[in-house]
Amino acid sequence: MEQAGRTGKSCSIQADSLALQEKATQEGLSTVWDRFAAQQPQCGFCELGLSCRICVMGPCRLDPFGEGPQRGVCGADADIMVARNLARMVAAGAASHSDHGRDLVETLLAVAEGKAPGYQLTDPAKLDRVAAQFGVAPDLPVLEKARELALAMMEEYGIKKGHLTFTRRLPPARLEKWRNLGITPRGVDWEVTEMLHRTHMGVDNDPVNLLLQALRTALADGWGGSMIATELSDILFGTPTPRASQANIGVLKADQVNIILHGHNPLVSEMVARAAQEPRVLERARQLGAQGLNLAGLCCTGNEVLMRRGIPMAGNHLVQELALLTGAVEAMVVDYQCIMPSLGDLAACYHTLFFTTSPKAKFPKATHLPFTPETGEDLGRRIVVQAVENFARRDPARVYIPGAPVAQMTGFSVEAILAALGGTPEPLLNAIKTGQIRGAVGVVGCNNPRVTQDYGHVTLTKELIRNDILVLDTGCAAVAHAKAGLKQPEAAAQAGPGLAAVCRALGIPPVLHMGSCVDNARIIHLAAALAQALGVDVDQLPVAAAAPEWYSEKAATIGCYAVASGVFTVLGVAPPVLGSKNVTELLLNGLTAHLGACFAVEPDPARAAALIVRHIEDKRRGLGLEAR
Ligand code: SF4
Ligand code: MSK
Repeated sequence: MEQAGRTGKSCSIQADSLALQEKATQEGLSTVWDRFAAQQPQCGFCELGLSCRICVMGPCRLDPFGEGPQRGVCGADADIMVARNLARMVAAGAASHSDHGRDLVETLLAVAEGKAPGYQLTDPAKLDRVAAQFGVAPDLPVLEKARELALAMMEEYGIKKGHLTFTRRLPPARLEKWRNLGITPRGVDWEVTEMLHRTHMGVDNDPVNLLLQALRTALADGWGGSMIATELSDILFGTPTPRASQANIGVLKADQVNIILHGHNPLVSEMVARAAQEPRVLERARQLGAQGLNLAGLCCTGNEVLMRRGIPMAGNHLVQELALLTGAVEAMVVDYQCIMPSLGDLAACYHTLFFTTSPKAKFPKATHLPFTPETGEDLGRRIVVQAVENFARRDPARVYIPGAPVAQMTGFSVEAILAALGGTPEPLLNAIKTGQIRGAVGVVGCNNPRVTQDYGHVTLTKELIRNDILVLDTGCAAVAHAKAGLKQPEAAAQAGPGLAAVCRALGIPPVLHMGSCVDNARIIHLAAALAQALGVDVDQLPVAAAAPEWYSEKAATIGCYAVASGVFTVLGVAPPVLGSKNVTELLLNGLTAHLGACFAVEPDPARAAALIVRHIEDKRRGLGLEAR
């Protein structure tokens, strides 16, 4: 089934997606799957990484069969071209998540200076902990402490002396490996800028040197921009705790005003969520014939408000267009990242208002209401008021909401996981040591129409939990798992006997939701904490990561920081590197000698599970633990 996902039932394993794709066909509307089919065959040079348009002496492409050109106009060979292309992907991914983090730093500063009405320091205890890590004086008044932390974090983006502060969370042995390779991340913007500089024509033409800087750029995201985004979102909006919610397109309600929150950053969606609770808004909705006001999430903005507020999840990446096809959405509110440019057209086919809220991300046929920390609260209200009024324009004859909501448990921040275990990592480590839990795997990342939607995530994860491996998830993978019912405590029945017993004792599911894509920082933070507690490096742990259906540059960056942090990472979709044997060999094998981890590419999720199980048992053996 892998590498299918083009037409008919091979689009998705989800009944709600298939039903709405069918509605699109009946209404003559195109979606991602139709456009993917129209793009076939896609460019083989680009798939191999053997095309380059970095400068206008090109574009250039190299012949993978050795018959045509083997060098671009500038003289770049396959190794240089592939390494440069991958490095630029990683830089773009790091820039995206880290720029998201910057918006939170700016908002924290505005809160501290009293310029962000409606925003507050929801978790002051976490502010204390993080501020202490940044060397902020512990006895400062709370707003001053927040201000100092914001200013210290701004420095993390610039030309900082030394290295990024959060890297201190790692075992010394990991930092030593980075020092030896020269990949200790410095400022976040520094690494991204240097990566773009080095991939300009005529700068860095050593593929290994390029790839090392790509790893350093990725680390600046994972242990810099993304981690800042996660920690500040917790400080501003609350550190997630376990809570019940639902997933599926069926979370939309035919008799209510539906507002969808889509994108990646919680800054606007939190204000929308708050405004939606105001009694006068609910009153107005009732006057217009609605039974209430219903918020639902999509992609990672959805994950953010799901983790902290339990707002249900309508779907993941490939559902964003389908949600509009229900005809039941009064407003879709987006910030940035992973938002298809097609949404404005689709919204216009219905009564749906399509609100863009970031000055960085404007879209065709959208109503643009730009966010600033100063106006965010008011913006949330304006959006809700307009959405409610729009209920009157809904055409009930066009409403179709297939499927029923599926229950899920969410909210597993690192703090929540440790709290569930009694406050320390010891119980989890003991369960790993005794073999009840064999290890842990982060199953993360996107959907991609190259893969039958959610097939990769769900097949891999079912196989892992069956083998007593705890799964931690984020992003679009988390939605796939929720829809498959894997994030309910009852899913312990699908786990192996050891994992099932632990889940039943704690009342938790075998698949723990750790948040949005920037929250992959939570997963590497937890891995670092486990390694520290065991007195080993991260690469010695029985852990792994997988991105079975990734599509995004951000996912390439996440994969690179996972590997550079010591986590073996299996990709379900091959990155565009196969045109260079040397680059491919380095990523799949060569990195292990220096970092203790590397990538694997395995499109078949059952085989990917087998690879991971073998890896985890090997790591157990390495630690002197019982192994199968
Ligand atoms: Fe061609 Fe080199 Fe320019 Fe790339 S940088 S487009 S390979 S000339
Ligand atoms: S939203 S990066 S499609 S996981 Fe984070 Fe989903 Fe991938 Fe975007």
